[in-house]
Amino acid sequence: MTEPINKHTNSSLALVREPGISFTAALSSHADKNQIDHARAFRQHRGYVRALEEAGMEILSLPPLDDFPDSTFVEDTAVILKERALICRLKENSRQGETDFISEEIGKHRPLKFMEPPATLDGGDVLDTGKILFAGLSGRTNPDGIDALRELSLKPVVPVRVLKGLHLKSAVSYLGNDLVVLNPLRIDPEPFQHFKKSEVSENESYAANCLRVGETVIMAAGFPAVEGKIKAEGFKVLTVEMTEFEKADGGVTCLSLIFPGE
Ligand code: CIR
Repeated sequence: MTEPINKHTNSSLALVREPGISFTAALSSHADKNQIDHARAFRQHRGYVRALEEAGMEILSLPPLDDFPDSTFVEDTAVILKERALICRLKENSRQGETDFISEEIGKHRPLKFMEPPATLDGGDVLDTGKILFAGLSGRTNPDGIDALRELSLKPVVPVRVLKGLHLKSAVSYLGNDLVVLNPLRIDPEPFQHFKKSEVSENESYAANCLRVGETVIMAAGFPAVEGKIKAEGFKVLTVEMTEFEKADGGVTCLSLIFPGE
């Protein structure tokens, strides 16, 4: 029996934002970034929300923000802990205004702290493993950003070097019970030495980003090796079509902000 990751699984709250028509202009290093199909992205987002609901989440759905092509990736805008929330300072100019729109919503649920320059941190670089917060040192998150997280958190914050890819959570996910799903070629695996590891190979690296909700793991469709490993750990797996978000460098965790313990 796995430990409960959301104490009240049936009433956990997830905040999401539909992709706007400008989503096709999202930041991306992906070879197919110019092939993003908005209508398909919209349908895939609907499928993602359905999967969250099926896994027991309550959804708070925000309207698209067409001035911000990347605003569907709400995870990056904040770090929500049990007692309080940090509103991030995003490094990319085109994303910085997103936080004005999210802080009002989060402020209804948590006391807020705002990051100050020169700190930058994307929520995609923060992995909560229960007792420890791991924070990616990436192209988006700097040491001052990690210090800001330390000031907010009651848990120890451990930096992890991101070697390849956008964020820490592009390459590692926590499934509870000291188990991480991890691509050891994309981050420094040393900080996770005391964890049980389910390793992801380069050809399925996109699926290293997955989301546990209660006894369910939500992951991208089309990655049979990772899917098999997660099922072998005893989880129910829900796969979602993510092709359009993958073309914009985003994975399943990026599309929601989860309020732990609600
Ligand atoms: C960006 O480059 O900021 C977006 N296109 C992708 C953000 C993905 N977010 C995440 O991994 N948490």
